[in-house]
This record gives sequence, C-alpha cells and structure tokens, in this order.
Amino acid sequence: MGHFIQGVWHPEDHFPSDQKGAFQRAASQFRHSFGEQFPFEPGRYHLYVSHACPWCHRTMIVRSLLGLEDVIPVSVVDPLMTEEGWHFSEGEGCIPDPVFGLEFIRELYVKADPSYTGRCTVPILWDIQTGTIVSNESSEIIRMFNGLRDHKKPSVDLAPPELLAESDAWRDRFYNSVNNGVYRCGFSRSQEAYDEAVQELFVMLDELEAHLAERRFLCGDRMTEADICLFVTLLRFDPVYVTHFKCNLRRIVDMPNLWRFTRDVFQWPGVAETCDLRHIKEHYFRSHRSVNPSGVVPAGPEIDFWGLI
Ligand SMILES: N[C@@H](CCC(=O)N[C@@H](CS)C(=O)NCC(=O)O)C(=O)O
Repeated sequence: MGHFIQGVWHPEDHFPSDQKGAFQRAASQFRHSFGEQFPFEPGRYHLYVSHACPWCHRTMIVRSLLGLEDVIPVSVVDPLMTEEGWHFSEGEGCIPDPVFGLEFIRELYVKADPSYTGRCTVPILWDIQTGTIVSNESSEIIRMFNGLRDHKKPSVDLAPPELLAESDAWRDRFYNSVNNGVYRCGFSRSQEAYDEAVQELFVMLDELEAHLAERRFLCGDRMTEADICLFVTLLRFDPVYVTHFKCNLRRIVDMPNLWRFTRDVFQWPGVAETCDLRHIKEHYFRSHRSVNPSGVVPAGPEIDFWGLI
C-alpha cells in the first residue's frame, strides 16, 4: 500500500495518521463529471474497481441498478493489495485491464498526471478518449451514473429531487463515523484514537437502528444513494470489521432494523450479483499485514444474507 510523490512510487506500507494516532483519509483528487469536457458516450469510459472495496461497491451497485453494464465496461483488480498497490490478475472474479493491459492500478495515475502525488485508490472512472481520470471519488461517480438513467432505466432514480437533500444529509452524516469510521477503528495507532472512533461508530449505528425502526429505507419507502452508501459498510461489518477492525461492541445481526435493512438491500434485484464476500474477506485479512500479520483468512462467520426479511 504505497503512494506517489511527484510521480515517484514509494512502496512503504503507510497508513496516514495524525499526532494522536488517528487515521487520516486523503481527499480524492480527480473530481470531474460528465459534461462539456467529458461528454457521455457509450463505451468511452472505463470503470476500474475492487470487489472488496466499499467505495467501489457503491459504483458497482448503481451501475447495476441503472443497467449501465454494457455502456460502462469494468475491470476488477485482484483482492490482494500489496506494497505495489492494487494489481490485475487472472484470479477468480477478476477482470484484467482491456484498455492498456496494465499490471498495476497506479500506472493509471501517472498516465493521468506524470507528477501525481498521493495514493492510488479505486474506484477510477477513466476516459479512454482523452486518456485521463475523470473521477476517483465514489460519491461523485454514483451521481454521474444516476444521471445516465435516461439511456437505460428512466424509472430508476436514486437521487430524486424531492429526496436529494435528505439523502445527501444522511450520506454526509454517517460518512466519518460509519463508512470511514470502521477504518478509523482498524487503523488507529493509539488507544485514544480507537476509543473515540469506536464510540462514534456505535453511537451512529444506534441512531440509524432507531431511525430504521420506522422506515424501510433512510428516506422512507424509496431507496436512494444514501442507502447504498450505508449498505456497503453494513455488508462488510460482521464478516470483516467486527474482528479485523475491532468494531466489536455489537454485530449487525444483533441490531434487528439494521440487519433487516442489510438483507433488504442485498436482496434488491441487481445488488446480490455485485457482492463478492470472497474478495472482501481475502482483501482485508490478507492485505493489511500490520493488522493481521499471518494473513490467515477466517472461515466464518456464517451469515445468511438471503434470510427472510
Ligand atoms: N474517497 C474515495 C476513497 C477510495 C478508497 O480509499 N479506496 C481504497 C480501497 S477501499 C483504496 O483504493 N486504497 C488504496 C490506497 O489507499 O492506497 C472514494 O470514495 O472513492
């Protein structure tokens, strides 16, 4: 898990943290949208993802729900992230890079910006025509995909105008405590930083649990982007975050409304196909050797996401 400084790769394992040992996530640097500079054309843009990564998973769910599979092709990296970063392979569930036949994701970053400084994250939405990264920020990629629904499924709208403010408010509200919060727990370098992160995480999960007692989805009866942003973390919670990231005050299966919500979204047509628990577990337990030095992937837990809702 290395990073670039002025286009030079530094392979050392480096989880950025502040003076108190709290994990610091850097902001995504490529922030364009479809429009004048990047007009949408079927097949022009290529999506690079990891099935393990929750941020990528948001983009894969929205791509699936909007039926964009044949207009936005995808490549899937190997679940193991090494000091060389994400790489392509012929492994089960992986899809190599058809654009350049690349070995590493990081090669895209220096193609887009030869003096790039920063981490080489997925998802990446790549413009084949101009040879650059349109966006590497999942929340913005899913909004762009939602805007393409007229091409395929005009009836699906995950950011309907009347619910947009509420959906965005939820997404922003649980981002740091839940989506990023599990990483803040797992990558804490001090007791103090961990205590703060785990406390914030479960306070927010309890709030969400109470909120979902009254509603099917976060904004009521309709599924919105915020539900997808929450789901990708909940899916990984019991299989990975409870043990690997020490998010273990409670499990999702112990919180009836969050557990019902997780199964509901999982069973929504088009979602289960995007969930690859083998890649998810392989990635976290094998890649973060500072957290799990043996790299051994646990067998369980047994969880039935297909259970009755
Ligand atoms: N804010 C970004 C975060 C993406 C991100 O952090 N992806 C992780 C995978 S879960 C990654 O690629 N990490 C590689 C690294 O940090 O070197 C988004 O939402 O798209």
